[in-house]
Amino acid sequence: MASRRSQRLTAPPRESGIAILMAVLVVAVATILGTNLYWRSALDLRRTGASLAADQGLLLLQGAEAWAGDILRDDIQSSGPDSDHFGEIWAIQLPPLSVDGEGTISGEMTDLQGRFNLNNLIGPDGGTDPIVLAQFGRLLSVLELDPSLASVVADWLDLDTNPGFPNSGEDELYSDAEPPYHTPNLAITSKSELMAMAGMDQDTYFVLAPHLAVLPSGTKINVNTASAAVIASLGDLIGLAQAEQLVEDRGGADFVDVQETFQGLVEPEMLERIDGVSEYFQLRGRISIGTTQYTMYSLLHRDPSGVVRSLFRSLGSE
Ligand SMILES: [Ca+2]
Ligand SMILES: [Ca+2]
Repeated sequence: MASRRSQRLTAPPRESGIAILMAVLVVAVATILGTNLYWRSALDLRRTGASLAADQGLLLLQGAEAWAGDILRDDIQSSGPDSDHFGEIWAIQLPPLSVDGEGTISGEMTDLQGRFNLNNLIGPDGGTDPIVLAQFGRLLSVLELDPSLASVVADWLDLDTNPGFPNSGEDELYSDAEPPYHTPNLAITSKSELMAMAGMDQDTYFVLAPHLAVLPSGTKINVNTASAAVIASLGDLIGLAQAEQLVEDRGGADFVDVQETFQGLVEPEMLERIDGVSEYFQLRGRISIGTTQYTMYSLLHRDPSGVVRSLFRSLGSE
């Protein structure tokens, strides 16, 4: 008996090899399945975490937007509706604040009426406004960019398809593009649209963009917050050096009397287009939670009574 049992327990070498192979195979399959399950589970956890952080981030940014609205409303209530300048509380940059110990949020507001509004190139009849076109040409010159870009941009926006001067920017300029495209012939909602226009390159855009805004047509320029380049663009009589001196004299406050300061420096038609107050502001809010990071741009409109509305939001770029 002992001899038969010993025969059963001691399998032939070939059968023993197959058994070991099977065992190794089973372990390998189990390991692969286990790893796969762990990977999927880890991925699901990561996705859920990222999704929660994204939702939380967006809600916090909307909270920052509401807070910015309160600040703009308080500005009118506390200091009146007659002036907006860099000495006011809305102009203070919000340092990064901790969010439940998990991340940070920060923000800053910009007075968009201190910039050149591209949509002002269109007059009330949908055609190019020659005064604003000349101003845009001056802005490009002050920034040492090609002033003939002004007519290309104006053609892109104006209702007609008549080529502007000196450079046309109507359909024929883009018909040979790959793929070809039309000029929209209407107001734009993002200044990044400039990158689709002929003659525009990245270097030009980066120089020009900080001085530009995209607002409804017909806004006035707030000289209390305008850059020296934008002030120099107001008329041929103001050189960049004088504009820089005006900005230095302005300091962190406002021009006491805007009309009196600029009378004699700009044409009467331009004097009608400048002011010391603003209705349109931009909030740039940044949130960082874990690996989730957002930058949100909100276009805020404050009416003269102090009511603030968010008109447009974008993530990542203006
Ligand atoms: Ca104010
Ligand atoms: Ca046009």
